[in-house]
Amino acid sequence: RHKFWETQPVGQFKDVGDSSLPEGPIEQPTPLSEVKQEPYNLPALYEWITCDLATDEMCGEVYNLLTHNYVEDDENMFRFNYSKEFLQWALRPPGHYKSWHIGVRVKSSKKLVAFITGVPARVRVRDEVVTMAEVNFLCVHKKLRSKRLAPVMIKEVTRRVHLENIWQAAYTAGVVIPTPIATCQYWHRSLNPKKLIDVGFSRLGPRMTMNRTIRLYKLPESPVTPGFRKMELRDVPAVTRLLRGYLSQFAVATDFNEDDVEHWLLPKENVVDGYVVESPLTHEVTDFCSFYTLPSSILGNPTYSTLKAAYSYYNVATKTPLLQLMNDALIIAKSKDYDVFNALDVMENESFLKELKFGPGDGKLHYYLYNYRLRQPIKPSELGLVLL
Ligand code: YNC
Ligand code: MG
Repeated sequence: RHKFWETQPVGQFKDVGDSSLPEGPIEQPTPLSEVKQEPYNLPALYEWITCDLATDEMCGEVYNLLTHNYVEDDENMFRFNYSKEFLQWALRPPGHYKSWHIGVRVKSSKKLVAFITGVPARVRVRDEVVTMAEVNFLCVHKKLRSKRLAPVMIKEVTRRVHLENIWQAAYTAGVVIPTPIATCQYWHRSLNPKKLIDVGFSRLGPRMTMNRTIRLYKLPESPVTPGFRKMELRDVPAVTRLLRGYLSQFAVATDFNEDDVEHWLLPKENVVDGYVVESPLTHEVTDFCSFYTLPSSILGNPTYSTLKAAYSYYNVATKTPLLQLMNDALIIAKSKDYDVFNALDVMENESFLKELKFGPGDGKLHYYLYNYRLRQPIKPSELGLVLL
């Protein structure tokens, strides 16, 4: 049934729950000299390129491919529209490898028709911190679908990850392949209900009028928590301590150091937002919340072309109730003109979703590990990992 995935070192469906198999790496590393030194073969009309995302030109080509060919919802009403600034942030973290930003072009026209990326990350699985590749942005041009190009893209990124002596990966997808370590759900909190209804993102509830709906989702003008402010560079050590302490409770979680926190959580306009609560009395940083910005193109609507969405990222509450902290995040997002605030049911998010008027989305997000077996899938609430 999965001609490609059945050949890969991933948990296979037939092995789920088999407690005679150990947890951990499925295959052992091989000496680097035994890693294939040449790229995999592509159909003759195409060639591999390594994308230099530091250049505006290359970044623009990738942006155009993804804008027209990347992930859509099941009804093909919306398509992710990652910005160029976001792509540079997502793909150039500390220690990134340029060789893991892989494109495929048509030889004759030089047109970019496929893409896949990895970035290095430390992911803790139970007690073990494993250096992995986080693989993302797999995209094949709509006109080249179902030609088995995706397996070649995946094998090539795997080869280039192996060349850096890294043997595991983490990734998420909307499709089910062998074998999810967790299956999560997106929840959506309307900030601009009128627009969301107009574009078909949401529907007017039964016995609801537009005015009642607008009132239902109304939020205060500004955050309510005393000491709530934008995160600054000087907060990096405190935020790192908070995050490390918080994430230690989850079965699978990111292992952040200060350099990672500076890159991934320090606010970057229209890319990532981070806020702290600094105690007005002690000036101690006690809480932290963050979201990233990922608009979607609205396909075929005469009035609106983009949906401005915020996605909950990492949040840590030690003094402020998590519910209040996230309500403040909603208030900030609303004040910055986002239309919707999305969150997965990972970490402790279930504790605030219903109360803060998030509604469940359709479609699931599956989490995967490459070459690392878990005996059983874990619950979303055991995941402390958010991929972009
Ligand atoms: C997917 N999303 O099952 P089997 S998520 C992984 N992730 O293989 P073809 C996928 N595998 O089942 P198409 C996948 N989607 O026969 C499909 N597959 O074993 C598998 N969409 O290939 C599929 N982006 O080329 C099947 O399919 C085989 O032309 C079929 O191309 C697929 O970034 C795709 O949703 C997704 O652009 C490129 O549909 C195309 O349809 C497309 O005939 C819109 O492929 C955009 C989209 C996916 C977003 C993402 C995470 C990707 C993870 C990839 C796996 C990484 C493994 C770790 C590598 C490093 C290892 C180390 C160390
Ligand atoms: Mg294909």
